[in-house]
Amino acid sequence: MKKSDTFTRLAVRVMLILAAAGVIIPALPADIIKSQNYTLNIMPVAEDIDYAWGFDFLPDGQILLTQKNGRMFRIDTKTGSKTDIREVPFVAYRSQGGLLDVLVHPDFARNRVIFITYSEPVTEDSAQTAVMRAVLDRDRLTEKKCKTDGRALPEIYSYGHRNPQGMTVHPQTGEIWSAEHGAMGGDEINIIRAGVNYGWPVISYGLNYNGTKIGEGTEKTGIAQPLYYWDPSVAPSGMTFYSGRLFPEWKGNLLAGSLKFGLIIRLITDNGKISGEERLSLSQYGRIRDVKEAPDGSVMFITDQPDSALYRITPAKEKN
Ligand SMILES: [Ca+2]
Repeated sequence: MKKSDTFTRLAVRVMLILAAAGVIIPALPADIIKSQNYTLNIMPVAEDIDYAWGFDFLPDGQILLTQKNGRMFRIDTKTGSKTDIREVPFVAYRSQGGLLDVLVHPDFARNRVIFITYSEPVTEDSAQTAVMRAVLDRDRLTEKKCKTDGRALPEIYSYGHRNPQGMTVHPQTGEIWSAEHGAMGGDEINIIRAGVNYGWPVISYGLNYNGTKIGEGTEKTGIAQPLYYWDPSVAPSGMTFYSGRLFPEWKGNLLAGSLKFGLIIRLITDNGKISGEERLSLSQYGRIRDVKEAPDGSVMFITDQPDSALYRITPAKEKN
């Protein structure tokens, strides 16, 4: 056995003993990853999360984070400590369902309003997607008002979507950009407009999982083409437009998570079109569930697995 191995084993043992004794162990050093424009520092902010699904920032810089199993936390980003939010609605937690996204109202400092999406149980083995507006009062959800999908036809804004798992608002135009999962190939990004049919299951750039063609092919009159599509599929997740000061070269780009390959995909946008992409490989952390810009201009992401975590990306001091 090499001396360094002995040392590592000893260090790990000491850390385990300290952890058992409740001593706080300093965080591990940041990982370094190279990208086209920047060398990136990647640091865990909070760990021991069970299937994180969504997160958003409170005005004081703390984070609300959802776990798919129905728990929600307030996270102090300085210490990584997690506080349970109480009276979260009961969710149907199975397959892709559970507690989903969380959004902090732009005027939260005044009204303390948040929105959550989740799978609401209907019968023992069925559920429907619901949106809830609630007031966050001392780590407790109050004044809860719920809206289910309920097949309320006049409320349908657009249709022909297949399994969208990411959506964001363009900071300049106010357009809604969304990412959805195709089948085998054909994952799409669309700009969502009222009354438009986005094609599923009539047209798609993917194939059925048994290799057969979907619907009528890839295009049809009266049905929108995707703004952008991936073939093979990347399984896109949460996304956000970057507007911060820490990564000026990324300004205006759309950052999208990829569950399947553990990526953040940086999509270069140009006048409402996507002209190229860079794939930041983060697969050592796992499947990427959501990505957001923090108030300080760093980029934060969460992973999708039993031991998921919240991470922060900042530019490393050294220049590429
Ligand atoms: Ca489509």
